[in-house]
Amino acid sequence: FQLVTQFRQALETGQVKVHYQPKVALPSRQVLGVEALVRWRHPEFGKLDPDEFVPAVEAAGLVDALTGFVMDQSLQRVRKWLDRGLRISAAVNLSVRSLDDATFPDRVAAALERHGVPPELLTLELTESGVMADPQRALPVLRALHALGVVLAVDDFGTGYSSLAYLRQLPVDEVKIDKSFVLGMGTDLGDHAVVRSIVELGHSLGLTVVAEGVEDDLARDQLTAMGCDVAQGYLISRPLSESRLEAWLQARTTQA
Ligand code: G
Ligand code: G
Ligand code: NA
Repeated sequence: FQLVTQFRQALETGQVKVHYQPKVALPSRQVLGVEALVRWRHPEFGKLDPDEFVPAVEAAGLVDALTGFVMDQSLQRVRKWLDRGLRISAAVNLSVRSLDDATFPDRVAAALERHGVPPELLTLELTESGVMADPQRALPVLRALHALGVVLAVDDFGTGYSSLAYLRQLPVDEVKIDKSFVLGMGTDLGDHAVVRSIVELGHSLGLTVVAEGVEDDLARDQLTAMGCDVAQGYLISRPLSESRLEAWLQARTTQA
């Protein structure tokens, strides 16, 4: 598959870039972190979204190169912020394939060390469907990652068939409510109820609860009333290039 043979080269030539979407605390709106989202500007095909190439990269066994690249870029940013006195974490999306790789936690540890970043400023996001497909198989790597002190998040929560009670058996710190429920929350009582119950159960299990897809004030206010901890979405900011993120942070921290 041609796209894949081009991918390594794309990493080296700067066609692949990381964009960052801010995550803020509720209700304070303090910036807690950013989610790293990969982008590929392909010379012929133009801008490719991750959904268009990540599956092919995974299938070709090249996901390590992708994750390593995104983690390095993200940790470099976190280190720069630390040097300016800002504690902002980075969240990197993992492929479920990394959970089959017993050497993956060592590579995460090495990356943290190389960049001089404390583990609690790195979040690793796994999709609910990915982890729950075979939780027993994922468990050893999840435990090793957790032992490093990085934050483990279950992404797209609510779309799969797992229960939060089952999640309790995994070393997970954070749940991200899938944006479909958050987007529907203002008009659909069912979505509203799903979001509220994830917040309540998540808290009773000691998890940080993050809502993604926060697009308007109503959603933010409803989430705040429910006690949701963190918000991410277009209301706060779209995913931004490195330079636009720096400008966004600058504006935030100077306006106070
Ligand atoms: O902005 P958005 O189109 O970027 O992201 C679409 C999906 O692609 C997200 O749900 C996310 O899980 C996935 N994704 C984004 N960046 C990465 C990455 O670096 N690695 C992996 N495995 N998936 C990613
Ligand atoms: O990894 P994850 O599935 O969380 O990917 C985030 C995806 O959601 C990215 O494609 C990102 O561009 C998109 N996204 C981020 N914020 C919003 C939002 O407020 N509304 C919508 N519709 N999509 C969003
Ligand atoms: Na994610």
